[in-house]
Amino acid sequence: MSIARRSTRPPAATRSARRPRLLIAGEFSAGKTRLINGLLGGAVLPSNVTATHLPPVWLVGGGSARMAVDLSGEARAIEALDGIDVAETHHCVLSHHADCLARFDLIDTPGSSDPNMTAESWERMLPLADAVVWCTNATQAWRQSEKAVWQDMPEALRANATLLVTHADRLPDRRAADRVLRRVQREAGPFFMHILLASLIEPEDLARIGDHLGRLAEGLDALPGRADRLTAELAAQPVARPHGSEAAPVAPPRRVAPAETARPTRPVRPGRSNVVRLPLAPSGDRPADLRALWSAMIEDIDRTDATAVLACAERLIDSLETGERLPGATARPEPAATEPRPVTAAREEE
Ligand SMILES: Nc1nc2c(ncn2[C@@H]2O[C@H](COP(=O)(O)OP(=O)(O)OP(=O)(O)O)[C@@H](O)[C@H]2O)c(=O)[nH]1
Ligand SMILES: [Mg+2]
Repeated sequence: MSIARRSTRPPAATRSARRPRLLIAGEFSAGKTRLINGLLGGAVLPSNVTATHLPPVWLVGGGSARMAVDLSGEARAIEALDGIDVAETHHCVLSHHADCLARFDLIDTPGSSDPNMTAESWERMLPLADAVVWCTNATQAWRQSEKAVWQDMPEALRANATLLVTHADRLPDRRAADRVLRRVQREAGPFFMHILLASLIEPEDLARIGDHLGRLAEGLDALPGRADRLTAELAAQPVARPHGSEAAPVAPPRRVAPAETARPTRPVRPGRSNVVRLPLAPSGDRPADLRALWSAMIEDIDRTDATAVLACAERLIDSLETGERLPGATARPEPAATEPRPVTAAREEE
């Protein structure tokens, strides 16, 4: 996105009475909380190897207040998230000074597949969301159970949905990463506008995800509903940098009006998801062979037919991975060079 284009748009906050709300969801241990902590730049929320038992947490820009809203809508200040009664708490609200929260709110949710949490405990936040980021672990990406959950997702929320394939660093090499992406694109592509592969332990990947979410939030033109009173109050509190661990201000319990629901208006475009594809590295002395092979492959293809050209590219990639000889090839392509860590690189979003 060019600077010129960006400067013609007013920031989201001035276009709407509230900030866009991005809901982070997925099965347990998929990396939802790690993603949020990465975007915030610190361990703001507890993130564990085992399932974390917390109610949904709504993060807004601002100072460093912490509130819990119970099932009847009563809000009270809390010192920490530890010890929160999950059964009695509808959600918590935390304010934090991270830059990204000036552009959008983030809502962390319990794992959809966590046997100790009801599905309702995360689904209750869906009506508040403007867009969903669904996290899935690359080592077992997009399981049937996830597909089943996603098929019940409100139609409106699919419009701007992002599938974030996490744990890219756990895949053995670039070929494995590319294979995962292709399968995910094939099986989940119709449900998502964007698909990203990332390692949430890599700052570069987190920065790219942050950029992506910033653009996504900026693209949500009309945000239905007004600001939620509690989150708006917290967001308005003075920012205390960098004392993120300050004790929360004590406030008497009070009832808060339920937040108005959000409903993105853009239509779903099945099969149009943008994929972050790993660049293949045809290294060494093979570019000339590859070019000849590519030329032979697309000789009879209508180059204005994007689907046909993409199918050709897929075949070429497959042949590089497997070493299979393709018709028209003068040389047998070697499998693509592998690298120690497969990470997102090229963004094909713009
Ligand atoms: N190596 C690696 N570890 C990750 C990645 N993403 C998350 N983790 C780790 O995986 C574990 C689970 O991550 P969480 O962020 O707590 O997962 P979650 O989806 O919030 O889990 P629940 O809240 O229990 O549903 C933690 O130990 C994270 O540090 C990743 O991309 N790479
Ligand atoms: Mg979590």
